[in-house]
Amino acid sequence: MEMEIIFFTTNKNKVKEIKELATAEAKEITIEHREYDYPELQLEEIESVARESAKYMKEKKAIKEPFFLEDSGLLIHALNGFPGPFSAFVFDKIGNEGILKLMVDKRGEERKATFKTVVAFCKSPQKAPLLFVGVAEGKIAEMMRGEGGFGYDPLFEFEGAGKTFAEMSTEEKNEVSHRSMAFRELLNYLS
Ligand code: ITT
Repeated sequence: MEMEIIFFTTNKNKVKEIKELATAEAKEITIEHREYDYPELQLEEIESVARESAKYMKEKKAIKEPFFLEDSGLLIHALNGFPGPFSAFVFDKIGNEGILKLMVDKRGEERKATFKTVVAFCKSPQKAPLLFVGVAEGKIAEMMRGEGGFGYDPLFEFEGAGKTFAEMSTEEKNEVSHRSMAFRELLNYLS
């Protein structure tokens, strides 16, 4: 079934990844990017941020067409899941250098981290947002590596790959990333 879905985000890198994935794996779905900066609530969980943001778009902005948005975060195990839902704020304030400093005394298993994306999809104004979660497991590299990707990608070494996300092409990252897993869950639901 042919379908057009709006993707609300201010992050062009997310759009690139999702559009490439949809082109490769779901030709019947057209993604229309709209750059709308909804107020991101500081909630304790990535799920709640995604759900409340979608409700805001549906109720306050009266979006009637099918749309989704997503909230993502990096959860460092030894830091009790920090920066998690505060990933955007923390990236702006201390960046990857700051994260490396927080991790100086952490070795081996202590560097484990999870990348998580929660996609919130609204089919119609009457329906509550549906959530689709994707995770990728890995560890925080000893230093930044790679020129690709964005955000925390130079620091996130994907489990077993020996490569950071920034050392992968968009295609390679899309095979395994948190975002691609969450988006595939949405595609499964739609088909
Ligand atoms: P929108 O909320 O407008 O979609 P954003 O960039 O603010 O865009 P998030 O709050 O979801 O998006 O992102 C939290 C932070 O995590 C932000 O600094 C991103 O750069 C970073 N991030 C998200 N996904 C990432 C990925 O796949 N690889 C590396 N960093 C990522």
